[in-house]
Amino acid sequence: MTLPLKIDEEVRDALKGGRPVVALESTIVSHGMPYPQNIETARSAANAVRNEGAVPATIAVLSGQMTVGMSEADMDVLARAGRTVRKLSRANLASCIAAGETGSTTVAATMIAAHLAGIEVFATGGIGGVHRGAEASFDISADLQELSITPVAVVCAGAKAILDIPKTLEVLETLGVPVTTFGSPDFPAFWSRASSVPSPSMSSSTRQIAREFLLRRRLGLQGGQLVANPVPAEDEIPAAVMNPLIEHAVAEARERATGPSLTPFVLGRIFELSEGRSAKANAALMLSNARLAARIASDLSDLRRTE
Ligand code: PSU
Ligand code: MN
Repeated sequence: MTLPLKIDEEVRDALKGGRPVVALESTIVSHGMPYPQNIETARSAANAVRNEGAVPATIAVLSGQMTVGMSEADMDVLARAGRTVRKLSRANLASCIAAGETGSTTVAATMIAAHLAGIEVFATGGIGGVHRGAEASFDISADLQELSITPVAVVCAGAKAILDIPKTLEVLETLGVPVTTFGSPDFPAFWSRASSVPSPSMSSSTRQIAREFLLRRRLGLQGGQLVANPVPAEDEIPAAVMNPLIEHAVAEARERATGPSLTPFVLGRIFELSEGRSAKANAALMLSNARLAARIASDLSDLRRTE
């Protein structure tokens, strides 16, 4: 059986030549934002990667093919399909491929596909984590475990306050996942620059982050690393504005959603409750993450060249 992996030609050439490539996920497109903001954000994130001199590779499973480097037309299909497509993580990735079906990849599944393709840097919006009330529900995203297994550096804007941020950082520490915040001592809270939770470490150098990634590989340390990039100051929404909306959405979700549909439900309600105000911040932070990821990927490819 051959590997059900279809890598776009431009992405393949870049990887062969040791040039920088940045993976992008597709669950943020199908389940993370409403249409048409989702496709607009996906398109501008890919352009942001290009403007920094790297090649973007958006990842999804399309009719049973793990696709690394989607066309705009394919992205548009996923964007319009929204939450009707399967949401894929480590547990259900192979079953979707075996059934020949289509699904969008979460952070965990995107890391798996990126690693198979040979991509080491990945930009997303927010990662999954430990949900509020996890002490009763046991709901902890498979993204955290994936970060401890698969060697991909993931750039995100921290975690939304729909999650329990201190518990999320505790689990990452337990799993041995390095967490670095770019240019700030505070771990960011997605729409807000600071969560009032200190980041385990801080760096202001993409080269140093790239060096740490390489060093971990040389040391034989399994897994990836998390790079948290605070939303640009001019696009931030203060926690005081977001928190009441989050509380409301999380309370509603308690009656109406569990399991894999929990995160999409809460995200959808927050969009509605904030009347699109969060969409602008979301798009801005995604672009900023795409740029930072491209710079890390460029430094990594330089370091490999001079190694
Ligand atoms: N958090 C966000 N936006 C998102 C997601 C999380 O702020 O779009 C998506 C990502 O694809 C992430 C997934 O990997 O939700 C996590 O889902 P779960 O909590 O069911 O593991
Ligand atoms: Mn979950």
